[in-house]
Amino acid sequence: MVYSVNMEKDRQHTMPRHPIGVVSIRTGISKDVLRVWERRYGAVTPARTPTGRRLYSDLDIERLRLLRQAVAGGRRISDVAALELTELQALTGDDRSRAEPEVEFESPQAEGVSRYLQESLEALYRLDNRELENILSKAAISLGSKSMRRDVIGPLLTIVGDRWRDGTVRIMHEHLVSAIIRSILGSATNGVGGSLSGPRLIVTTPSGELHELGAIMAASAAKETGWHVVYLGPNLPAEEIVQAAREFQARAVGLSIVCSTGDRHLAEELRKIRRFLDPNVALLIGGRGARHMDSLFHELGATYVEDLAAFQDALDAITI
Ligand code: B12
Repeated sequence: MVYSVNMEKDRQHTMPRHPIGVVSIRTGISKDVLRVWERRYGAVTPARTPTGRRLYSDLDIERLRLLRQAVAGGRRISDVAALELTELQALTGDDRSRAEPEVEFESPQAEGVSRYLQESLEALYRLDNRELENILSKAAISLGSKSMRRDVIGPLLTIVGDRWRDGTVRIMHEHLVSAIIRSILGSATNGVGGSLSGPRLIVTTPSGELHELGAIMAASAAKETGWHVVYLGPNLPAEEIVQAAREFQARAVGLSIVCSTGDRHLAEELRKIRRFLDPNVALLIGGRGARHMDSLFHELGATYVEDLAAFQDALDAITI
């Protein structure tokens, strides 16, 4: 009995089950850095779903945490990436015990991020919209817009959503944070930025999907890579998406799916879009609500993009 319980624990420990977003939050390593550590240094080798998404095990997460500690303790990733887990444990333990007390194991960037998150939540609970906007604007300036989206806005919305579910955040807080974030990311929704001569992209959310912040972030990321982007707002019926792509001569359509409660209607809408959309127009879909739709995307020839960096890579690949 004890033996089988241990075997089950081991199995769970090595089972690939965590997407890159979860790993990034649990380890404090950004998704971009995770990919580089994997590609260049073979730090971990995540499994892949049939559509190519990375999946990590508990063991991978443990290894990545230790690697992060080793790097924060002054070592180079190239020197430590190939070490065994036990060697890493010994090394980081040793580094910690010999470090001067003032040695900082948390990077200044990570520290800034957690401070912005904490302050944003405090302002939100006080319904202090001015302060919330101030904090997020400061974050954008000090971290850059990419890191602000990825490290502050994304996690802030996740925390708000989780707390709403467990009842410690109210709908009014959720509405307030959405309104402020929408206004901060506002330039993504108008004609500012991007390149008028760049390849053309339509961004929206399918009919029934009212969450629009993921689409706005995607539009803003695409502009930064030189695409000419038109953001059409949320909740757009399939026929309108197809027609807009035709009239705008889009090379790609980006859709955000955050909520997974209306799956059947959504699947019908996506099938309609693919059926009538020019086959040369790429269909790129992101958002947490789309994570479990691998087989539908496979059927439609749509690409699931797990985050904004992967989106920028996918857009680059279209123009090569
Ligand atoms: C704000 C919010 C709302 C606001 C949205 C306002 C607005 N203007 O957008 C309002 C109040 C309208 C709302 C309504 C509802 N909501 Co709501 N909401 C949220 C909240 C807090 C944030 C949503 C969000 O924008 N997240 C940020 C996104 C964009 O994160 P993400 O999906 O991980 O996306 C990342 C990447 O994937 C990428 N990305 C996203 N999209 C795309 C697209 C492309 C092309 C690319 C490349 C990348 C990309 O960018 C993000 C940043 O890294 C979430 C909590 C959460 N964890 O997300 C709940 C949440 C999504 N809501 C939820 C629910 C249940 C609802 C309601 C059903 C509540 C109700 N009973 O009425 C309705 C449904 C409305 C509908 N039909 O769509 C649930 C969904 C659960 C589920 N099973 O899917 C969540 C998860 C809350 C929870 N913890 O339970 N909501």
